[in-house]
Amino acid sequence: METAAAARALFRERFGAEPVGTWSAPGRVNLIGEHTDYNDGFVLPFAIQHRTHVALAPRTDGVFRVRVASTFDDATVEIALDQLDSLFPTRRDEVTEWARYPLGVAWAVLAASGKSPSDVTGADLAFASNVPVGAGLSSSAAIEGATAVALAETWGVSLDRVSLAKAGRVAENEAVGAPTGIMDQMAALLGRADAAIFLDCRSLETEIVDLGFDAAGLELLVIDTGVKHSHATGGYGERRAACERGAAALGVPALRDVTVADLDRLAGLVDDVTFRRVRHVVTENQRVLDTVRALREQGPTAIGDLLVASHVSMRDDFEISVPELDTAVDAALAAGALGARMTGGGFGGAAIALVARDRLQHVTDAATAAFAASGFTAPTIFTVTPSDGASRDA
Ligand code: GAF
Repeated sequence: METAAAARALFRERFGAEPVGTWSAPGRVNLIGEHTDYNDGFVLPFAIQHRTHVALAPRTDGVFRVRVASTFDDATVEIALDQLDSLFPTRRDEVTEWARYPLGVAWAVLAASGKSPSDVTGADLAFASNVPVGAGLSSSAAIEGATAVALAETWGVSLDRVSLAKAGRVAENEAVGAPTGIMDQMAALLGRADAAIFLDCRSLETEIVDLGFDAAGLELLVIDTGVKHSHATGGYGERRAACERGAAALGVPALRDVTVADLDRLAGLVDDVTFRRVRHVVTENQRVLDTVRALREQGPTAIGDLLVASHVSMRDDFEISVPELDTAVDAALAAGALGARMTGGGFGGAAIALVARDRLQHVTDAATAAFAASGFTAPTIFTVTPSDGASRDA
């Protein structure tokens, strides 16, 4: 069943009524710029064709409650809107994990709009998604983006797309407890077909950068390793803390304020591990700028080496790759990909490879064979298309 239809079917099954509409938001691939967003730096993600759809109807019983159901699990969660303030962030563990995303967005959109719970109607929401979960393609921002546009329209809230992205990040940070930046929510809300979003994470200004993969005869391949990761636990927060330590030791507000030319001078000021974490972020910011320039001046065939350098930096300096990701990247490059790198927060998830259309099968076969030779579970491999951001479905 088509995903929007699946959301509508779930709505009818759980709530015994018809939704008034469906809204949706995409997952994303980050082309380059990893762990730079929470350092006030630059990123270049694009929205993909995989989407999360939400079917919604305002409640007509005068009860200011939001009720959410999804195909992720069997739970239907119901809570009064005026209880959200006491649920987040301290009592978030009381609701099942996936429900923290939409409930957190409801909470954050209300706060951002300045409305009180009694100003708005309650709502029932049912979710269905074809964004792979745990693959580093930001299934979480897809839920957040779909919820944000659906509730904003239903509640008559006049928040712009950047404000809705900020509400999504608040949900992620406070309601879910993942200390992420804002890249994924911005991609889900602002994505454009055939283009990437060049985002300055300090000013939140964006520029659309044409990708032109199709015209250049290129495909962007995702190699999902199947190694699951979570940003609410473990290494992601530790890396973020290291960046903050580095910025503090260097006396700058954020690593955005350190340039590649500064690095030699800084080597003696911090320990080796912190220095390498800093070096990744500083050089990655420069690679984003270089990639944007290369795309604009030469087109997508010119960015391969930058993608590879980004992967090497994440593998060796930031240390967030895993053997499966390295295998995917190495196999893709050996089979003729123009460039390849892990994408997303790391510690699992997916790699991307930029591949000439006529090499697609060869690269796919090579990655599959390399996984088998290493005794890894077979990867899931598919192409992605740069796509539009969140919207009401037609
Ligand atoms: C995850 C986070 F959610 C983003 O904010 C970003 O930090 C990314 O990891 C790493 O670039 O997707």
